[in-house]
Amino acid sequence: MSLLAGKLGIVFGVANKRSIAWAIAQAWHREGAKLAFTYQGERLKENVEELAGTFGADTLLMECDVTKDADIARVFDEVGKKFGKLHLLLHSVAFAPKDALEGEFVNTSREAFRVAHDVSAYSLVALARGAAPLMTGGGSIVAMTYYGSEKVVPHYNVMGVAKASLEASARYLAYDLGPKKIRVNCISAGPVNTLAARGIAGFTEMLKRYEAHAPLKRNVLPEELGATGVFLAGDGAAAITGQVIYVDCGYQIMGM
Ligand code: NAD
Ligand code: 0WE
Repeated sequence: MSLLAGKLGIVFGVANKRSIAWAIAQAWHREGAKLAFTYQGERLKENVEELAGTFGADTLLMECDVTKDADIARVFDEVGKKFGKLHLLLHSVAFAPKDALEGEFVNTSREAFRVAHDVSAYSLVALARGAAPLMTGGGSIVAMTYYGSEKVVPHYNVMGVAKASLEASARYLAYDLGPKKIRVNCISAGPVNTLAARGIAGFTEMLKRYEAHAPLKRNVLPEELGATGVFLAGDGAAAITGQVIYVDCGYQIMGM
């Protein structure tokens, strides 16, 4: 079943094999999509090279710091030259300064607030604007989000506020790009043990809490995020745009 045969896509946010972006990229690839990858900086180049290389030695790979307009322009320029068009874009990028995720939200500095929103929310707008001219046959843009956008999750702090902005941005982008048949949706994942999650104090307890309280009594698997990524990218979701889909074993429906 090649649900994405002939589709051309670009993936932002692979850091290593545990990255949610890698799980979704693998699922998109398995369904027949041809993918380009970006990495944040020199530090991650080797990792991403090795992973992307498993899809063929000619896989397009580019550096892109999403806070740099010049990087974004160069990436879509290259994609235009190599692919000519684009159907899929995955945004799986987030960052807030570490200290902003440790103390109280009330102490968030102006600079930490700015950085979190620049990297984690504005980047979706910039990437969508770069991709849209190449999505001439319509497209699907998917962004990763988390429940801390709608309810208070202690210590998620400014990231929760940035995710609220990301989700709202997805709705406004869905409105603007809808006439071009470009859909924009978010996947709200339950906790997954990735680089971005490690080092978060109490993350193991959070996994246990989801296991105990989610209706499905377990945590989400990376390949399940991949499957939802395939759904949102494909014709099964042709009439779905501007949505936040919870892939969290049902945790979000609980009131207690
Ligand atoms: P990860 O560390 O593997 O991925 C985060 C990515 O963001 C990395 O590849 C990093 O290079 C990239 N990044 C950060 N700053 C960047 C910048 N300035 N320019 C370009 N790239 C930059 O961790 P992950 O858990 O796979 O996170 C991916 C997405 O999933 C994030 O949006 C995160 O908020 C979201 N998410 C994660 C979880 C979880 O529990 N792990 C749950 C829900 C949502
Ligand atoms: O979106 C995230 C984490 C994103 C993230 C992670 C880091 C760690 C390293 C953003 N910025 C940074 N900055 C760093 O310096 N998640 C959904 C995972 C996550 O992070 C939490 C969580 C969950 C869940 C932080 C506190 C509480 C819960």
